Amino acid sequence: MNIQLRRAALPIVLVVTALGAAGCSSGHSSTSKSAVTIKNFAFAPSPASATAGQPLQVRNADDTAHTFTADDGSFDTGPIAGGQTRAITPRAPGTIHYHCSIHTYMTGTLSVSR
Ligand SMILES: [Cu+2]
Repeated sequence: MNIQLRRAALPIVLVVTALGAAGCSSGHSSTSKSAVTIKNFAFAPSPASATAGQPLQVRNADDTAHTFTADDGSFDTGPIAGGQTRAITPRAPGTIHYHCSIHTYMTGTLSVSR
């Protein structure tokens, strides 16, 4: 099954996500790289990056529930309610394709480094 996603809409989502994060007052930025935001029924950024063995925060900025589910089953947040954040920890380096199990047209790629 071909799950490749046409990416024409993603740059707009990325800009919106960056602007929305500007209000954070935390002094720590070390975890900002390992995060995915779900907004407007899309994952951003894609490809996202993570480190094997390190938690990856997945924030759902929509009003409806989504999941962050590896195609190979290696991780699955289960439903994340609107406005909520869950974390998954990728175990092995590599490229992992993922999707939302509620809206299966929502797909993305996670690049896991060592
Ligand atoms: Cu969804």
